[in-house]
Amino acid sequence: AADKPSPSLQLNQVGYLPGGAKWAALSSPAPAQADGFSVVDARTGKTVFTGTLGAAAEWPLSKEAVRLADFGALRAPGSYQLRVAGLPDSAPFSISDTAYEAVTRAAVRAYYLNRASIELKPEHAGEFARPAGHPDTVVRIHASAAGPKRKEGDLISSPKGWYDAGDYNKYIVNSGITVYTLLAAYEHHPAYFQKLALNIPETGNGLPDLLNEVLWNLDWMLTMQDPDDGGVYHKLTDLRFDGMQLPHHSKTERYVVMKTTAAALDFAAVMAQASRVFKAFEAQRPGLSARALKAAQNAWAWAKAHPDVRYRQPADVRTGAYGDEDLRDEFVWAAAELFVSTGDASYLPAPQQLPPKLLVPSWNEVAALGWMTLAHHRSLLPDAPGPFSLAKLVPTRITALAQELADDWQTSPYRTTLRRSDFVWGSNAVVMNQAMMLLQGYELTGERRMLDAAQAALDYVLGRNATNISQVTGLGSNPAKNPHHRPSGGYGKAVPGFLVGGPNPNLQDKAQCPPYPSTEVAKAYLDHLCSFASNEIAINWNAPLVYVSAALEALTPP
Ligand code: 9MR
Repeated sequence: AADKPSPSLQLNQVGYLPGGAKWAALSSPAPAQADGFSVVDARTGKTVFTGTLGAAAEWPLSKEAVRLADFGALRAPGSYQLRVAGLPDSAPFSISDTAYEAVTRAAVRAYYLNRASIELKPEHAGEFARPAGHPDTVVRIHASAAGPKRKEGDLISSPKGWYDAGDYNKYIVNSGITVYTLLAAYEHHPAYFQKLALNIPETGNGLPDLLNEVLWNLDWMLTMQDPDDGGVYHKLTDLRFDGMQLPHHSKTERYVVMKTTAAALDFAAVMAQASRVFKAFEAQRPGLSARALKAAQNAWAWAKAHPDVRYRQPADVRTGAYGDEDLRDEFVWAAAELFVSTGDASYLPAPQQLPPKLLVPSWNEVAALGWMTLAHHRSLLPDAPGPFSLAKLVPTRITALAQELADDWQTSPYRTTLRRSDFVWGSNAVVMNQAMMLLQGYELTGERRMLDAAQAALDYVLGRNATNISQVTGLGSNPAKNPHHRPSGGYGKAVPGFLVGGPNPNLQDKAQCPPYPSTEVAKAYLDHLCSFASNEIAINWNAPLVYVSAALEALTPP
């Protein structure tokens, strides 16, 4: 069916920072009389800013002509609406130096609301209170995970952790990038998170709440290591996906499946990082730092002895695979974390072994996570002479990636870093991870356009996108309302604070779902419970949202 485009004002529906870039987009067809735009005070109706819309340009990914509105010069805090003659005013948005606090808070609380093995009490969860689901104290060793000591059918206890996504399973590979990104947000911006209280059960115990929340999953991850050999189970799972119901209704048997090299290395990376971060909190979690380091070293040793065990889904298991065929980047990441946490340079890969180009991170492409860590601890890098000096390579390659992304943003008619090939399952996480890398580049170079391009990415998920829908549940004037998320299905309303997957023209769910309203690349999004390919939520997608929303607030000059 042909799209019937109607003009819409696309903007960050939550708001902007006083010193940050501020862009909105008007999609075609623009009303004939429109050439200018204004920003009006939402309370008094007074015009506080006027500007001219940019020339119309077609964005090939939406097949729409767009005109951009730049109101970056408006810096005064307040509540505003955007006005274009011939269109309804936008809903109110804010300009405030804490514009994204609500985003960060909701996005971290979403993890709390996705916890396994714990009752969510009304005083913390409000209308999303529910009984505990999946105690996971009785978990079977699947045939694929059996070894000489732990045999098929033996029982282990593996409680806590977050549900991965819309499903109720727990996957080490995806926990890896997720926990890393949340701990990195803390490690890079501790002052910001020290004052962010989240009203979760642990609030007030002396640990920053972001770390309290991370511990729920870290404690689970520790149970996934086989104490006999240091290997790490790939996932803890049902044999097939559960129904759309609240978690306490699920009573299916749970299994740990396979030990893989990717699981061992992702686990090693995160545990090495955690040993560093939790060193300062010995009083709150005695022994955790040392235990995490030992766990990391044991997992690393297992991976060195089993360098090529890729995930192969057993015939009786139907849940997510997180299968990765290329494990070189996992080795680089774990090595970087172990090096920084121990100071032992023998972990470091020879620079000649590194791939020539740094890629935006995702669950199966994790080298850049290690490079972020090395960049933040670059004073530790041995400054060997020559072109392969890591001390030089790390900032150079991060900067090159950030420059490439900033170039894409500058030349895109929509002012987005997203290219056609980025519109995959979880495209919203792609744009958030791009923003995270842009922020690394900004910190290394101070190049303002890197900060502005990262801002554009946050704007994108909060509403300045071709769907005109805020891609974070519960945030903005027109948010996604029907995420593919079993708890949301069970409650009959969206659990707030979750970044949905986003536009994905591959439509892997089209057989199960009603037609998408559009199949154009940047509009191939269906706000329907059934849409696992465009509207699921996932822990690894929320993590860079937390990172970017906090870091933009911490880094943007006033
Ligand atoms: O995020 C994953 C995406 O990159 C893959 O293309 C997709 C299909 O394999 O799987 C996604 O991960 C899902 C996981 O396998 C199971 N839990 C839900 C995850 C989000 O859809």
